[in-house]
Amino acid sequence: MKNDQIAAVFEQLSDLLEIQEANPFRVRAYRSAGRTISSTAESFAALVEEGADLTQFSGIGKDLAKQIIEVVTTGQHSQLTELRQQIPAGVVDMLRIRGVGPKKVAVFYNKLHLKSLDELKAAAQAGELSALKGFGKKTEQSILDNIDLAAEAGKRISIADARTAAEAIVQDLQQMKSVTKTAVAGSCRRRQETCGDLDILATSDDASAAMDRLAAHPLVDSVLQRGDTKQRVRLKSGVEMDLRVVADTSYGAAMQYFTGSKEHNVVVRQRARDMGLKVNEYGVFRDDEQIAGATEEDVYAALNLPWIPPELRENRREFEMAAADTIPRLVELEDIKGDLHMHTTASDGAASILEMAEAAKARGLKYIAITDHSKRVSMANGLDAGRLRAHWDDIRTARKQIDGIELLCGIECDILEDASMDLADDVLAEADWVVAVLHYGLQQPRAQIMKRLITAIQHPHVNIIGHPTGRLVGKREGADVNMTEILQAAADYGVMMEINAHFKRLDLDDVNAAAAKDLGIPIVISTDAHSIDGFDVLQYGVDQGRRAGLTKDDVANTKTWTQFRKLLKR
Ligand code: DGT
Ligand code: CA
Ligand code: CA
Repeated sequence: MKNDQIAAVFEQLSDLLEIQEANPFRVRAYRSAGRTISSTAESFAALVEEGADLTQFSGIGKDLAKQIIEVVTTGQHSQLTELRQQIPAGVVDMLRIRGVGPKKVAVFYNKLHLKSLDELKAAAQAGELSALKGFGKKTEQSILDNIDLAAEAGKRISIADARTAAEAIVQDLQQMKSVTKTAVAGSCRRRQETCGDLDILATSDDASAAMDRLAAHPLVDSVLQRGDTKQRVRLKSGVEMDLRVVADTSYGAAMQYFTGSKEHNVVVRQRARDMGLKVNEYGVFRDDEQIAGATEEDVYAALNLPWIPPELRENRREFEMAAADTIPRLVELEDIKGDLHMHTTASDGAASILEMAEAAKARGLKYIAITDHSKRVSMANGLDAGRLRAHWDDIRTARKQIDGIELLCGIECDILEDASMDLADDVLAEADWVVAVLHYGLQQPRAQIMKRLITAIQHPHVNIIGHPTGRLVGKREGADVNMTEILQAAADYGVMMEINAHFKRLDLDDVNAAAAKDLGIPIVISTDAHSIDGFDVLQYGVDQGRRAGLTKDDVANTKTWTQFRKLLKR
């Protein structure tokens, strides 16, 4: 278990207790434990395994230490499980609304007895929220503005949660003697940024045994449906999963069919019909004779198509590319040689410069940029010119303490609401690497947002625009931008564009990243790591790049350090 996962347990616990209006000291104790755990560089799972004394950490007493041990060893927290049963799931959903925390939810639940997003929406529309003590029209309107997005997101899970669950279950099924192949299909295999449900496939001559095994898996809560070859279960996290068990001879056809997307498959089926063939989940058929089906390659080949990577199967350009024989060789995680966006304890990160550098090096990276926040982000302890210069001195010192990896003196500099940069030009001129970003005023009208981004792109010392729209997947729409104009300006001024790899951002998204590629803009896939575990998200950024059709050549941080350093000069 990672620290972030352990911390999430205590954060949820404090949220639910706060909704129950429990003793504020207890709420605070759990919240601070969560913060301590997520901001500690050492692994709590490892500490528990070693039998280390957890009370050495601030805010962690004997009782909390016991609970951490419970979480690490059982993957569960008994009190949290109990609370989840007491508080309706629809109440917990309210926490997903932007600007709504446990204190407000407590009022909605305890005073107005609202139990779901639908009920909350109706109450807001009826003006019942603004009639409450301590609530105004503004809060009510903001809830109405954001509640639909929260409701939509609730039905889908992040690609990170999807992959973690689906891959764990696939690995478990793979242990079975009677199972020959297992794989993840559906949107999760296509690496879509969110998944509605999970789809997995197995080949076996004993479907019933595979279904029993899935039903007994620790992640599974209950079986919703069971047939001869298909089972649908609900996981404890609430997400549902389809398992299909097929014969070896149909494996490729079933993978093709259940990977989707529906839109891609419509074209595949039509193509088959045009050739006098039929495709379904069992194979490709001419009359009643199966002519392909064991592998996906065979299925596509039977339709005179090259194998199409799952990430491209959205009926966007893949058939056009297949016809022109230009299906790209997509970028891979192993191609990435540098990470150009990360934080340290100098702003809101959990690890030191050297700890981040060591961790990056251990993952095979050859160069990194340390890009702490600029002063506008005071919540994250952003740096002013004086602190930044001292921090850069520390980076230069760290360079001498580690071999085999290059450290760039960088900054994540805010583009202020008035379109000026948060740090003076002479300071930015001293940086090796400037990531310009929007954090505040994302709701400004399009004209002002555009002015801010274009001004930053034209700035002589800006290298890249970080998380360009500021969107949060399923939580917050990005700023209102004309992306075509932004990308054109970036191309004109030689500014790079980031794919922020964090699964909550994935910004640029796949469509915009494809547009950036078309303009020849170098794209950098960066983690925005705030701890040494933060590098884990790199794969999600690479997957987003793959969905955009990016090859190794399109991604600047696949270059060797010698090649990449030439791109630093504008
Ligand atoms: P999701 O779950 O909303 O994130 O998206 P998908 O793509 O995983 O969709 P899902 O789970 O409904 O189905 C998985 C794949 O199975 C889908 O991409 C295509 C295939 N599929 C599902 N239902 C149908 C159907 O009624 N007709 C056809 N042709 N294909 C289907
Ligand atoms: Ca699905
Ligand atoms: Ca499904």
